[in-house]
Amino acid sequence: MLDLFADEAPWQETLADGAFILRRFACHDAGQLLEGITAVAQQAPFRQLVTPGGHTMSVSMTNCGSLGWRTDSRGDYCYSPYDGLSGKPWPDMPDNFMHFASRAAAECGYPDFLPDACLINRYPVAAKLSLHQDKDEADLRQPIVSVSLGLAAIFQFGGLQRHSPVKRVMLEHGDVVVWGGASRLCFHGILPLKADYHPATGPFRFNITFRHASKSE
Ligand code: MD3
Ligand code: FE
Repeated sequence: MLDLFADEAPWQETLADGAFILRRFACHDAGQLLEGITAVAQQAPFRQLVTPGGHTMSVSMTNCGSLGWRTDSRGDYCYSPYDGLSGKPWPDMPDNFMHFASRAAAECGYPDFLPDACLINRYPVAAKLSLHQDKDEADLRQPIVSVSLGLAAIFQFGGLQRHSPVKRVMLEHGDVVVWGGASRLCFHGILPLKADYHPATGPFRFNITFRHASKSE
């Protein structure tokens, strides 16, 4: 008999080797995830980082979990247990964040994913994220789970070289992408957001990336 589910779940698409998109996977949890973001931002407000090249990013960021992505006193990026603004540890991950991320990773064949760093990006209209690689995590065998909430954006992802050709994928409210294996070091970015309004987030897009940033034992 024809087995429609022989390859993979129909809502799961393979983007590249090791990279999967789970369209709308977070829709059920979206309200709780957004409440979690609000709670984190009350303790560790969104801020615009200045790149090592001296440019202020259009995206605002904050973090939760035991490590957060920030700039150090020399202006270099690093993972740190402390929020550079307050000097305090980053807020704990809200309940459900960890479980949600593990569930998404397991769905894509990455069992036992236990993130220790959770970066939250906030995009106002026209904000963008230039092509880059995420390579500061200690164990690159661990995947990254990303959740998009609110306004849609066009995601670009390329290859292992900055000038490799890029594919463009629309990421909408509730879409989850899991990146691991051969795709873990692919260049990627977000094109400038177009003006719009989303009932859940107003004029913003939020993206949460769950990472395992410390060394694995
Ligand atoms: C592909 N965030 O925070 S999420 C980032 O939508 C970041 O805010 C984007 O890139 C955003 O670093 C894209 C999708 C994503 C995240 C991590 C990746 C794609 C990735 C790591 C490796 C390859
Ligand atoms: Fe990235």
